[in-house]
Amino acid sequence: MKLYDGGRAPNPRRVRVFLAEKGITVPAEQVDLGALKQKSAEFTAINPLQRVPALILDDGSVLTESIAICRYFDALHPEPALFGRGALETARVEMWQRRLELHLLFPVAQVFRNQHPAMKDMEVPQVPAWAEANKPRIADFLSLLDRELVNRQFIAADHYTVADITGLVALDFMKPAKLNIDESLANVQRWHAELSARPSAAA
Ligand SMILES: N[C@@H](CCC(=O)N[C@@H](CS)C(=O)NCC(=O)O)C(=O)O
Repeated sequence: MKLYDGGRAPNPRRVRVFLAEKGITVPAEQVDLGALKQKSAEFTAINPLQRVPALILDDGSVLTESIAICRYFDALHPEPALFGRGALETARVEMWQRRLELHLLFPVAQVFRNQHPAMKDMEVPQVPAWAEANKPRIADFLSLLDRELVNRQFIAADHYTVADITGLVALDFMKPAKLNIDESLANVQRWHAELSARPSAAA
């Protein structure tokens, strides 16, 4: 088994944080995104979408998509229950994971990819106006998140879940995207600080 990892890129980090929370160690190989190694013939044969992370199993099966990879490990190692327990909680975790992915991680990535000079060979063409268009959407979603987090330690359940992982990674990715978490968003700030203090956040 081998995990194709991507340094500081946010999606591979989601898998690393998940594995750290589970206490699972997987052999990994770094794909140098800066050198566009994800576009090499060798890696394209593994993932034709030329994106990391990717997981190759001993029988040659390949899994891509961060959450699919997390689900694979979750099925093999159900505890801690990072996808939730029971019908309602599992659905809530799914709901918040998707909301954080679609309304925070994705738009933050669009800002980074479309405005950062280092991304010009990866995001072709860069569309600075699309970066700008995403900024108010991020601000609106963070306000909603702040209201949701009143009296809540974690976003989806009364324990840490994969939705918190997507939230942590998205909030951390705001820094290289040159976005700030507004100081007035006290609940988001508190949540971010708590998630950042967990040992898995170093993954
Ligand atoms: N939906 C995929 C997204 C994967 C993705 O976009 N990975 C980025 C790194 S965070 C990547 O490989 N980018 C390379 C490129 O755009 O050329 C997932 O959840 O894993």
